[in-house]
Amino acid sequence: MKIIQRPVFLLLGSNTGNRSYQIKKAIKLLELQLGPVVAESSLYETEPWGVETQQEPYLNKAIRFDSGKKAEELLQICLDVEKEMGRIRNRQNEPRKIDIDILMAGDEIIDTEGLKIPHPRMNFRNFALIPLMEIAAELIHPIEKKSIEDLYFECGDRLEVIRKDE
Ligand code: PH2
Ligand code: MG
Ligand code: MG
Repeated sequence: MKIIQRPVFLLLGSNTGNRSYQIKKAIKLLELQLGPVVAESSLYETEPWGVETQQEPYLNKAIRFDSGKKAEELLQICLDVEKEMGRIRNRQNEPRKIDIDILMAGDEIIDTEGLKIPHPRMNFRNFALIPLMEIAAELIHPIEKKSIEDLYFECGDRLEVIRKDE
């Protein structure tokens, strides 16, 4: 059975190589599978979150697709695009050419070994909340029952997130 179309919010991140090119390329590749992007945030330069060693800053961008694909299919599409762009996974939170994370998919709540939606750490991360807020401030988080804007105001993260003019 096909799911009715619902908004799907993804977060793109890159902190090695030509970061802005890689973000653009990922969007193009995702569009081949998911149709045109419905909304996209600005690009943000963000301090690395949760890393002990010195790392380059990230570029992050939130995008919205409207899609009827199942969450597992969406995850596979994200992983395929990461792979096509040459991402090799070794350690957690290591520098990466491209990372594509599902933040939310309508009001779906999924909690399996390989897939958790909403993204379990988005509430603690300004690098996710600020771009998402730009395109969906009033979106309600289905577990917290709060808007993205409210989650941002409650978030204790103080790492820098700077909007880049495009
Ligand atoms: N992604 C991580 C870990 N830390 N920090 C920033 N600023 N941006 C990210 O996309 C990011 C991170 C794990 O995926
Ligand atoms: Mg990530
Ligand atoms: Mg990821």
